[in-house]
Amino acid sequence: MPRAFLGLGSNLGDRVEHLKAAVEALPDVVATSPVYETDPVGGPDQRTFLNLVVELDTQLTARELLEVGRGLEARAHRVRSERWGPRTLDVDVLWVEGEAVFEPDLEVPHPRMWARRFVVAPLADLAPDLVSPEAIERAEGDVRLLGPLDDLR
Ligand code: GSY
Repeated sequence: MPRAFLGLGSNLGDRVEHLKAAVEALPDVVATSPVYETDPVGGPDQRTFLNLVVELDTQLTARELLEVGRGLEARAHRVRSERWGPRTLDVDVLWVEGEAVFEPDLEVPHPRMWARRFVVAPLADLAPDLVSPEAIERAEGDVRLLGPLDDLR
């Protein structure tokens, strides 16, 4: 079964609840990284994010995973007002085994994933075979490990 990784983030409303609801609703989840509190990368002055990465074993394509993610964002009442602005829930398709997509609304592997420590640090927890310690060093943005999602309120 192909492996896939999704990046989830929230910095608006009840951040923990938004992440919990999304992880519970996702199909084919085999592992969830710890949660990190992370400084916002880009955009206006805004609240810190909570970020994690989810691993799936799935037959869904990158495009189908994008649709699943958009459905979850809509369910969290995400409003797309300001680019890079605060959001209840963000679901990014990071990497799907055996797939490369380069389309206007979807690029997989995610084009900025290696530059963002809020992606690379939780990804390394799940997939040390894909992320070297040097890749975490090279990425940008401060991240603080909070712990397992189930332990947070
Ligand atoms: O691309 C995901 C949304 N996003 C985030 C995020 O999830 N975490 C942090 N720390 N900064 C971000 N900037 C954007 S846009």
